[in-house]
Amino acid sequence: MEKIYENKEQFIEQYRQHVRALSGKEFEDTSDIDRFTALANMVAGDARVIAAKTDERNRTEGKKRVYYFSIEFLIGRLLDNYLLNLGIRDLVADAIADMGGDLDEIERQEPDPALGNGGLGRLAACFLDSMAHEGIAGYGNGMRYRYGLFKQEIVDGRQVEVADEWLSKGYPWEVKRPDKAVRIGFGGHVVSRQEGDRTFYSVEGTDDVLAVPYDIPIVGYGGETVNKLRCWSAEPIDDHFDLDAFNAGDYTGADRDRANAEAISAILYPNDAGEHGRLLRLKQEYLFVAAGIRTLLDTFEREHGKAWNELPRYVAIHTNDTHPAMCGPELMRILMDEEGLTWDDAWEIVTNTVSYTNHTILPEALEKWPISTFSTLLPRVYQIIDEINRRWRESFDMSKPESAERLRATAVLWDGEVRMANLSVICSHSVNGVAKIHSDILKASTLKDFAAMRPEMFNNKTNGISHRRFFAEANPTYAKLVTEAIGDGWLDDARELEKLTAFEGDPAFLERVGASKLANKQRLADYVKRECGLTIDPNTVFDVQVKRFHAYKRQLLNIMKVMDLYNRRLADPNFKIQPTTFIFSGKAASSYTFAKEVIRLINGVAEVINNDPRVNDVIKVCFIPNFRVSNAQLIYPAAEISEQISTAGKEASGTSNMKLMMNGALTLGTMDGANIEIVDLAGRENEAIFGLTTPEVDALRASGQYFAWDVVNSDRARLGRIIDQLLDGTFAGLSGNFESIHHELMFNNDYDLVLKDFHSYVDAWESLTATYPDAQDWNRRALHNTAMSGWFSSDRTIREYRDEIWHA
Ligand code: GL7
Repeated sequence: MEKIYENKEQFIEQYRQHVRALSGKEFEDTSDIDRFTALANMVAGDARVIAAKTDERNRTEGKKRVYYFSIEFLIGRLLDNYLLNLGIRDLVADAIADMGGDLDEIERQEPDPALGNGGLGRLAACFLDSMAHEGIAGYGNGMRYRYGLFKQEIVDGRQVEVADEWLSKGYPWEVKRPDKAVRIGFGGHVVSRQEGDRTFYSVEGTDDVLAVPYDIPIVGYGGETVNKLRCWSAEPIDDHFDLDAFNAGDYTGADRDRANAEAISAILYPNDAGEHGRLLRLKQEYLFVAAGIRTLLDTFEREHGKAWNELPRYVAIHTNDTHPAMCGPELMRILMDEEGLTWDDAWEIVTNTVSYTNHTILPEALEKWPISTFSTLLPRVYQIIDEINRRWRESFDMSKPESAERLRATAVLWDGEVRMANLSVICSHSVNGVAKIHSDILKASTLKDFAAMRPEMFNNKTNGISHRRFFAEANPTYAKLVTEAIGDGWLDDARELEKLTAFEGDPAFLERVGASKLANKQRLADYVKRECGLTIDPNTVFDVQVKRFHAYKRQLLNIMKVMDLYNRRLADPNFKIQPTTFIFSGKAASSYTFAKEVIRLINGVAEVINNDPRVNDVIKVCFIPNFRVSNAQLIYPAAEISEQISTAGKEASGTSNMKLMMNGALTLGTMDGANIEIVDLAGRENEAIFGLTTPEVDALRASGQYFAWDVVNSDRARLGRIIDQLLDGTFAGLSGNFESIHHELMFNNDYDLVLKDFHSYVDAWESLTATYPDAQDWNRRALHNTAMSGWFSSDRTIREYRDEIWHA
């Protein structure tokens, strides 16, 4: 790797200059935020120099460009990652220490942009990192929300949402490109014009806004490739600032156009796999799609002229879930209305260019829009969708018996709604799920009619994670140990981690694995002390469940286990519990009442247990507020048990399971999502698997023979007790009882089968923790998990997308 700085001295000289230029002060007189801004500016500048070279190379080599359309990119802090990827992390840390500064402290000043909800958005960010590492000309296309996902505070045990002002101190990584702005039209009406035997369409009377891009450099490991993430912001077309209104004292009215336009990119919708049924959301979806398509076509035209039939050869458009589903129709619109192609020619190009990933089978997350809303906001795009739907219907041979049902299941327009998943499939040449079981479920049920008609387009791409961010960067003590043992080739090729298996029989090495874990637990304990004032003991087991709150993820099952352990210990002081700290973190969608109640329950239980001297030497419960990429990087390395306990069949993949495995946590989980691949790779004996499997869940539901009351009545002593405690005030101290949770379990008949899996879960936890005292064997299993986790690097995932979908 070519070094950007010859040596420390050279770095120091340039850094000092940057600090001076930005703050007008000497380094010694600056605050950490000034130091951060200057350093990030400098690194961003270096990155842009490489980006220009990358661009040049892509052009001369005629590389295919991959555009990854995603309404979320949860990128996390970039500075440390970029120093690592540029191979200058140690040099910079040393140099800054010589200057009397502290790189860690400087890095902590960086905002952690919350431009995503959870797994889906973080996956998109890991993919950018891996595309750059693999030397793919890969570009992120997304939204620049002024307010990212809300900041979570906990008040009286409850989640309170506060606006996330991530831009308030400036964001040195981005560059605004007003010259690349794109005009986006909403509303209006379609008009037609005849030219010979062809009819051309356009839209008149639209209400326009300007989509303005902000570019963030994406630095690949090795420093060879720097790609770009382009995020769109909405602005008014001209400054329609009304001076008369202002002078008359109507300050708000004076700026109305700006406010209306900017509203489109003001907030990220806070639903993770759920409803988004708002007009503004549809505007967001069209804005970043239309602006992104315009941009990629301009780039194509610069390089290849108007040879549109070559588009699939030089461009891949990947749609991350259905939020960018309008990519197909919008591309059709431009090719036909603006470039004069026929429907058939345009359709051939579109379907060979676009591909689609499905990320969930939850019915409430399968996006649908009322036709009336859609056609009013985007009349021409709607007209094209209507035609796509008409041609699709026409392709059915209605004399075949299965046709009626297939048509019902696959139509784009149905029951007054636009079905975005069906639109995505029909416009694509490839559809993939995100873990083996998920892709199988798509074929067998969610999209089974498409799979029957076009089996060849379905494939699986099991998710991955950036092992550089979530291992090398997050876990420096362990990473150092690993590098000492097997060299640093694993940073480039994560499969090299497998070489660690050679150390599974080495007691001295295993002891160092344990020591590194302890240091990480101490680091997290310090963070928890600072953030929540709670003391947790690094010598206890750290049992971790960190992810969005959702009923199917069953944080409720986890906290019920804690309640059970508490009850049994109080009933019998000799009941043995391996001392454990139960760590939870995650946000609930603002409107998701049940999930928020589970957060309140966890905090209610924590309040009681942490203050009860009869148990708090063996159990502590810790809810870490405001889960985000930056504190996730502290939590994963400290974990010993990875709780992955979703109802089987519901978690498409999960990615925290991979991050935790890589950091040496043992999985306590159901056979769901990528847990299945974890078991395949590391062996069932090195994880703790429990609970119903997907076929068992399906069979139980289909039988109609599941009765929550029977389950509880068959175990009054333990389950019955817990159910009663939801109502009897035991945990109500902070803010009351938990009627709605009780209701969900007992009167909604426990849809997520929490009660059903309860015993097998608690038993699995007890068996697993009983093995904890044999530290050497525990560390061996931890090391084995790390060693086998390399397959989960998103580098591997991206190579599969490249070879099997994008052909880039
Ligand atoms: C998700 C899935 O729920 C999650 O299991 C998966 O790992 C992730 C990335 O593929 O996508 N689907 C979804 O809609 N959200 C997810 O996180 C929000």
